[in-house]
Amino acid sequence: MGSVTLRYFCYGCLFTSVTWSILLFLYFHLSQESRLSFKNVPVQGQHRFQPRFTRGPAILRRDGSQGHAMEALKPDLSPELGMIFNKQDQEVRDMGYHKHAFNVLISNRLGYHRDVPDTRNDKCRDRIYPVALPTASIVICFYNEAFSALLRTIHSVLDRTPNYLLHEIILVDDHSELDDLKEDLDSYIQQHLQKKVKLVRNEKREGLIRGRMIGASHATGEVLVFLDSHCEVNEAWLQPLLTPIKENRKNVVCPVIDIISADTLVYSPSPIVRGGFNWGLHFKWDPVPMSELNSPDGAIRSPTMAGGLFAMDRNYFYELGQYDRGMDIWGGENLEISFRIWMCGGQLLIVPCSRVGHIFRKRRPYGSPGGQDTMAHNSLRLAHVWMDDYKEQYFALRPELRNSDYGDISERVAIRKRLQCHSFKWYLDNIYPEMQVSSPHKPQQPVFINKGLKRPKVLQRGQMFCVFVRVLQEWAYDEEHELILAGLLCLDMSEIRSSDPPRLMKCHGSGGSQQWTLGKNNWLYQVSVGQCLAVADPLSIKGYVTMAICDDSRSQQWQLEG
Ligand code: LR7
Ligand code: MN
Repeated sequence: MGSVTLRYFCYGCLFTSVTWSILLFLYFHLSQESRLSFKNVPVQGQHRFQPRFTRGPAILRRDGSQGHAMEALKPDLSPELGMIFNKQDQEVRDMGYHKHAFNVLISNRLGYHRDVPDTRNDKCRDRIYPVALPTASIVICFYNEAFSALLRTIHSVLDRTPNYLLHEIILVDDHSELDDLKEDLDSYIQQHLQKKVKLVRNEKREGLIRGRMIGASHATGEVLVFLDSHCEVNEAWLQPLLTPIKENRKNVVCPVIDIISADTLVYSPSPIVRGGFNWGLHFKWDPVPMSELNSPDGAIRSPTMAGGLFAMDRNYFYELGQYDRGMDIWGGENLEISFRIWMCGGQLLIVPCSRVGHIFRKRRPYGSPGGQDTMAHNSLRLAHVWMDDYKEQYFALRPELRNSDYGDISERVAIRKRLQCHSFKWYLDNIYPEMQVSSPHKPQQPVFINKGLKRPKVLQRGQMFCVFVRVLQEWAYDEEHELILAGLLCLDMSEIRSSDPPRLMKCHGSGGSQQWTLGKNNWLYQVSVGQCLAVADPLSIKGYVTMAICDDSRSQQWQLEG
């Protein structure tokens, strides 16, 4: 990790702001954890789980009994949803976290249908889409998915897609190893889903990249729509994706990916951001430049896509070379297809009127069969095929990969030639001019100073007159714009409760809530909440940090020094 040192300076106080902030973060973090654990909830006699929702249409539960869909009318779900009433609940939750890295207890209790808050801008509701749109085949590839999450994905599509546009849903089971998932799914499909849902099973684990290609090969609709297996589509999600494709078959279109909390399953709106990447070839979210905000149809051109959720003309998918079948399991294919779309004559768009929620997990609950780092393998392939000399930027960060084997890429190179694609320099100049190209190995040892804390202070009591107190915590600011403490905890903003102060969380490496851009005005700008890191009370000795609307105050100015 090409990390630099981040030091926080405070003058005239014995405890630094950061020390306090850490205590505060831990306090908030821990108190949130305990709020989520529900361990101390008294169980009264026959206390049954009773959601606070109005009851929705009748549904069939997994065990065959009748139930009611719960309508989450407010974005806040009842805290009772997470309560643990007996050992079995505890087990469902603990095993769920272990196997799926999200709260399966709540997921199961939500059932297979629920309403989600309509997160679209008001204007979207009045928008009229052409009635004649291409039909869609939805491809959902899954490996060891939690049954209730998969079923909610499928039913959200069936419930919120006009029937005449929904050609089919193709499920690809990527050789899942959970037996009950297999049996339950077979019988559920047979009993309830036969008409529009097809299930394909891979004989061996292929990974999501070849898995999607297998799904696509069974599809017969005009447009392919890929979704992860733990999504919930929102109102009128499909029409805004299909419309730009009808206008131009070379438009590849993504929805805004709303956030479903892994801990609470609360569905909340994502800010409108677009896709970028860093030289470590990790995807990240970037703010949308002003120039992209005034297109008449609201579409935003995006340099890259997150990967899991997009719509593309089926024939164009093939024309453009599908995916690289030499890529394994997970990672990198999203940048590869993004570069390919732009460099070879297509466009990648995000349409804010289409919203799809995705469960954002804090870790990936599976590995690759042989334990390989498939992200590195896949990134190497894409770097060698698409990045020309700019692959050096990647190798500068990952020198150990310079001589690694990446298999045969001749087919992919041939595609690039056949399609007469632009150079990577063209892509950077025209599509992603924000990307900084640095000369490799530039030594950097900066230090952050907050200007608001610079003036020396005299403590009120005691004889401790202002002395410089330096030190304290070594924060790393890495190439992915994470602020890292002690090598493993990242400064993180809650995506659900953006009014909470930042906290310490395990680094997840996917930008968003953990991405702090040091930019204009010396702000440490937090991309997912659109606010700046500030010292809460620069005059207090408990100078902890907080988030604030970016302004000119000195308490928001951070300087790299050193
Ligand atoms: O071996 C596998 N076989 C599979 O079928 C591994 C995974 N899968 C399935 C899996 O069950 C899931 O439905 O593939 C899908 C994606 O896997 P996730 O959910 O573990 O991936 P992710 O959401 O962590 O990662 C993002 O980046 C990936 C890079 O390869 C894919 O492009 C994912 O689709 C993508 N997800 C999104 O874009 C959703 C938004 C996340 C962000 C930012
Ligand atoms: Mn996912």
